[in-house]
Amino acid sequence: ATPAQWRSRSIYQVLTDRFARTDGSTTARCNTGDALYCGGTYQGLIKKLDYIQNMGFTAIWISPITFNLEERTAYGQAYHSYWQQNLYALNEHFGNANDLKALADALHRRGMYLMVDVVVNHMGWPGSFSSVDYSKFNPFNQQRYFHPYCTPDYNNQSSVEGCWLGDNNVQLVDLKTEDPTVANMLNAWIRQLVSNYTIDGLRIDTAKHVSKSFFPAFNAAAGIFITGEVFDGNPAYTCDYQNYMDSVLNFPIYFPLTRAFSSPTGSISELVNMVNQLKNGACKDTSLLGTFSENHDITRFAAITSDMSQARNVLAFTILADGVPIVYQGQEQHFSGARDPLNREAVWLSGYNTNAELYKLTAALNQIRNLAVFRDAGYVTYKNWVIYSDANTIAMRKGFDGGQIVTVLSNKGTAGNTYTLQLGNHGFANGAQVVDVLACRTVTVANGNIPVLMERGLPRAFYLRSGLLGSGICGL
Ligand code: ABC
Ligand code: CA
Repeated sequence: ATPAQWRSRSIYQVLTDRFARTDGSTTARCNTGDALYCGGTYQGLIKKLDYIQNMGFTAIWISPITFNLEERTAYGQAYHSYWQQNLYALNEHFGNANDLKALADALHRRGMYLMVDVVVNHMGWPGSFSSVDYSKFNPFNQQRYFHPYCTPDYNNQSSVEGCWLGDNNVQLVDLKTEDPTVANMLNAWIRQLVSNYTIDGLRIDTAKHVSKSFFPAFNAAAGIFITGEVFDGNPAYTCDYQNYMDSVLNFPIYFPLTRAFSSPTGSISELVNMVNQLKNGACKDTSLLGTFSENHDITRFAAITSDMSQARNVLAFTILADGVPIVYQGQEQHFSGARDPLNREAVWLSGYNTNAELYKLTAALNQIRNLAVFRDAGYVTYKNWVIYSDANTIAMRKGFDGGQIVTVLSNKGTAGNTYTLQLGNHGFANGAQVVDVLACRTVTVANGNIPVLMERGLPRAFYLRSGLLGSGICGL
């Protein structure tokens, strides 16, 4: 699928080993601290697609699919699948080629997209840099395909690109992606992979460690939407990659976003500034950024604050601001794992609870976004506009007149006081009836304002009542 087709999608990030098992178990042990395979599979995932689709997601992103080192290392096993050794074989812990094709088919039958995580930066080796046996890698079976060993200096971009990640427990042996032979081999591989498994999009691992000039041809060879992992909060640094590939993950918003909502003293103005910087040109096209608030590398939001209202607000921003929303599995269950490997909890241990508060909220948020896109395709390219902010509140408008969603967020938490915020600049006419779809409460615009009931720090999302008719949202 193309970037234009991905714009209106909403992505659920699946860590394949930790989402669902073939046996459908909700009790199988999975001790995150052990960092061992827990038994998640493509067949298990196929059986649980309702759980994902009923939250309103229209795409999933799965772990890398290629064959990984099998050894047990000081960091455990390659259950995350980022330690690949053979590009032309699969990580069969997740299933075989038929299982993966069955997953792609099952998604496509539902009208959903498949995004696959791919690693072009390195191959994995379970030991020291001097012990690497290059003949174990396929197709890069000789040392000449790789950079000589060095450790990255994060203040020097050529070192960030050309040195090795990892350490002597697991080395991430660094491919010479700027070498035309290596680049051509990777381009041939991705062309075939995309076609074999009818993949719709790619997430590019460790993109900031790969020469930028590698990406345009790789993106073209893939022939589908790609989004790069440039793990860096600086918009100037990260957005530049959008000149070389379709999209990047929205790390610039991630940091101020989670800081803003993690306590009543979190800085709203820092978040407002970043929204404005990104849309005013720091990034080439904010509507294609992958916007997230959790992933498998970073501390889960609930490990920073256990407050449910703050979690609701961060999720509402993630889904209703600019970009393609990405929700990491378990966020909807308010999982609270801190850093890797503790943030990789098995979802089955939640019993796939569809009554969980954040599960229902995610569904409501995706539903209103999907409806807004359905009513007006221009919704996704309308740049989210901050219409009001104060020390604890940010209000945003996204969408053209009559099709806009007006989102009001607070960082006050569940202890937040009750008051009415008179909100202007929303674009609705006087007398218009608008519904806060997160509370299913209708209010009438008067004197140019939406009277926004603020209580317990809850988020609000307003849409024209007439636009909801026939949608089933809030029973309308
Ligand atoms: C293993 C163990 C861990 C152990 C670690 C040393 O080794 O499991 O317990 O702590 C895979 C596995 C990991 C595994 C690694 C290494 O391989 O999933 O479990 O860790 O063996 C991607 C993937 C990630 C994957 C890999 C490798 C890369 O999403 O899951 O890890 O294929 C860097 C990379 C980034 C990478 C990330 C984990 O590390 O750039 O691609 N993710 C700074 C740096 C970033 C750096 C980040 C985290 O720290 O600039 O480059 O990411 O280390 C902001 C700044 C940022 C800054 C942050 C912290 O602060 O703007 O620049 O990021 O303000
Ligand atoms: Ca590299």
